[in-house]
Amino acid sequence: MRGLVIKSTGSSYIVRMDDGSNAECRIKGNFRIRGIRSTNPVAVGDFVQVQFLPDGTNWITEIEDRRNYIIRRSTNLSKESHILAANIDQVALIVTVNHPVTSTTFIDRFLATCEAYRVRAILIFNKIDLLTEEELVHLADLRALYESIGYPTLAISAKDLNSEAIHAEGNTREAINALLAGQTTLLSGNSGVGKSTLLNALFGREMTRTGKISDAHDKGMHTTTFSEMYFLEQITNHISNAGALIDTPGIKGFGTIDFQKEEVSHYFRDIFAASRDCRFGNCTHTNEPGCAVQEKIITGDIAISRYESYLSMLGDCSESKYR
Ligand SMILES: Nc1nc2c(ncn2[C@@H]2O[C@H](COP(=O)(O)OP(=O)(O)OP(=O)(O)O)[C@@H](O)[C@H]2O)c(=O)[nH]1
Ligand SMILES: [Mg+2]
Ligand SMILES: [Zn+2]
Repeated sequence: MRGLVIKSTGSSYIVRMDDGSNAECRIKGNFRIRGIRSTNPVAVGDFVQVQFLPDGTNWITEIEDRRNYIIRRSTNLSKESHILAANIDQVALIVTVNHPVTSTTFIDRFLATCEAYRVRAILIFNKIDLLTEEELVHLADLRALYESIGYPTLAISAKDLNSEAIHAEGNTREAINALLAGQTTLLSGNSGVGKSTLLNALFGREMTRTGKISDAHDKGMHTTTFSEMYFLEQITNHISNAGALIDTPGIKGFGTIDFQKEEVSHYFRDIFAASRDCRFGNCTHTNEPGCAVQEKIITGDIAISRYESYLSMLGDCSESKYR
């Protein structure tokens, strides 16, 4: 029988069967799909076939071809990859200017990966209620930067999402609803940025546990440990294609997967657009003469932070040669 994987714990999977029931399933130890060496061969969002055995155990026997997926490498040196989710419409990357600080390198590496897998990405800046005047200016700059590159952004306070008093700089609940409606959205980001808080706020009740931020380091405590899909029809009066949210464990670094040096710039829209005017077709935008990207950095048309993220990904590529 066919079903949709809605939760993955690593050792077992909850599958929403086509008849609406949920089944806890396992996979055989040697289950591998088409050469992807991954810590989780089955991911939330996968459509699978389940075999129910008389002894009461349920087994995933087959995975349908994926429309898409997003993979990250746990660390840059590891070859093990982790499938964040499969068959998604978009990624909402939840980021915080402070408490904790989300680095622009992290944002850019994530966005580049979305480009590589051709998945639409939106940026949701959370916890704006905690920001100082200065940090709010920084927030506005970051939003302007990413909007100019072509990524939709929102600024919210997940904690206050349903309260009357909406922060002057913040987006409304309606704006968020409009972005999420009818879509299967993967929520990702560093630990402690408020992914689960946003999920709970959207559903208006505690769907999942949220955690504290450590006092000492202003970092999240990895509260969410499993990926799980939640259906928006529960809050929109059973509209069958209302969409879904996938809450995921917070991630630290974003190791990227097997990019060729030449293709990295393709995943930075701003750099790629400028590169058409470089003198050399194979320009890496590092020290070649007549590099249009370098020129645009000097004029301020390309942000230094974006260029630094680009260089950090190029660095990964040369590293991998020596692995
Ligand atoms: N002030 C403020 N605190 C928030 C906001 N959103 C989340 N928090 C707090 O931030 C802490 C972490 O929130 P979580 O929702 O658990 O973060 P998470 O991204 O799910 O973290 P992991 O599950 O560890 O990846 C909690 O103490 C939340 O109450 C917000 O908009 N404003
Ligand atoms: Mg969480
Ligand atoms: Zn160049």
